[in-house]
Amino acid sequence: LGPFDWADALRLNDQLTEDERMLRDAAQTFAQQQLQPRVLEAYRNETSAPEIFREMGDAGLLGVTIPEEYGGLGASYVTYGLIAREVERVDSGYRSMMSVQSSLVMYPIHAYGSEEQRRKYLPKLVTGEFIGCFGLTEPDAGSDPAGMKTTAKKTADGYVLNGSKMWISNAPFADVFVVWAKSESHGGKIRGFVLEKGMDGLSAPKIEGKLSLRASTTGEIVMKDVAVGEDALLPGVEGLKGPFGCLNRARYGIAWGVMGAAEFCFHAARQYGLDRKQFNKPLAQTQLFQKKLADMETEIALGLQSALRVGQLMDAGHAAPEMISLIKRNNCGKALDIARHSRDMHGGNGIADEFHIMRHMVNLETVNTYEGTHDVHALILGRAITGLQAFF
Ligand code: TGC
Ligand code: FAD
Repeated sequence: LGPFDWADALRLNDQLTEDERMLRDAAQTFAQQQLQPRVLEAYRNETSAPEIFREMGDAGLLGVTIPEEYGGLGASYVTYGLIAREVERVDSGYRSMMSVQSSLVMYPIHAYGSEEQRRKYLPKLVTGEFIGCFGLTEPDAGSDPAGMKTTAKKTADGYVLNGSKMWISNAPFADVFVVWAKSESHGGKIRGFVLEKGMDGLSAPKIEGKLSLRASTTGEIVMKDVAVGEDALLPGVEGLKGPFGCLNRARYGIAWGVMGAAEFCFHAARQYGLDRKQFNKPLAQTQLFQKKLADMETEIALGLQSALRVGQLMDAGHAAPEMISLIKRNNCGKALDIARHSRDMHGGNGIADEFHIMRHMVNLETVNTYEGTHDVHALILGRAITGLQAFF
């Protein structure tokens, strides 16, 4: 039998290719050197610096799975997950910025867009010169996006869009808006459109007062008679499978990302327990403390291993959406538990932002909700297990 490394319990590192390790290390250096130093102030002030997209682009973190001919790296989904883990080790909001840009904006343009749309948008989204957002959720259609009210009406030379989207990451400073609407000329089916900042009737007011994900900017998208040409329509998909195809990628990345946040909280709790003495001994020498650390280590090791497995299946073209629901749901729920325990194990210091734990904890409340809530993913799995849908 070999040695045991508490920080890599099931030897994830050994299961990665050399390229995956190299890109993971580069993402870690970027995240620790360029994101970690600014997150405290960004969170306190509820500001997100749009220039982070350029920096992420320079570091090669945007659109890593997009083929090289459009500026991407043509890298594996395992690599994408490893990058999400490193960025979310710093903050879920920064990972959100990255995963919306990569999975929810670049992916649909690449998968469903025309060649002209790909050439127009992808290279600039990869560098971060363009910032993208993804508008699916509406004030009255969250878990049930089929209930959306946004419409696209055919005109002589294109479409006119009306409606509003709610809780849209990156929207207030986005240049490119991938928006989903019911298209009357397509029998009321949901279609994707690419809108651009500055179009008449398009606005994206910021949502203020978030107590979670404060380092990521969230807004509405308001569309009042926004006229677009035929070239704004994503020609390659219709129906809900369009946005869900994007969500599969983003949810997968989240399953890795939240493990990064959980690892941060686990490592911090371990170190705190070793350093802090009460009753004349380190907290880490008490049975209750060790049990909590053992639980954290177990869930992180299993969560990472399952994310790696699904990533490898994605790269081989064999992953099912239900597998992604399983790991998104499980890893978010477990990461949230770990952050809550770590907060408790830090005592009073656990509520101070300098310790970074409570920030992760409240961020994970959002991550557990967006991209399909914990319960919605249970219902997706329940439907697959029983063959009976329990949504309505
Ligand atoms: P349902 O009847 O199940 O399906 C409708 C059509 O879609 C297809 N489909 C999928 N295709 C690909 N991948 C998937 N995962 C798919 N799931 C479903 C399905 O085959 C069908 O196709 P077709 O051709 O037969 O029409 O649809 P439903 O209306 O019953 O859906 C129910 C439910 C709950 C599963 C679904 O609506 C759901 O997942 N709700 C959650 C909504 C959600 O995740 N919203 C996310 C918004 S974006 C976001 O949160 C970004 S945050 C990003 C950040 O900041 O990081
Ligand atoms: P609801 O759907 O109203 O759900 C409320 C509660 O009811 C939940 O607990 C849910 O699990 C439960 N529930 C719902 N249906 C059922 C059912 N059938 N059975 C049992 N329980 C049920 N959306 C985008 O399109 N783009 C973005 O970029 C984006 N970014 C976001 C950023 C942030 C910070 C946040 C908070 C959200 C973001 N979202 C985005 C929206 C997000 O995807 C939705 O909030 C999420 O899908 C849940 O929808 P809802 O908020 O309307 O909640």
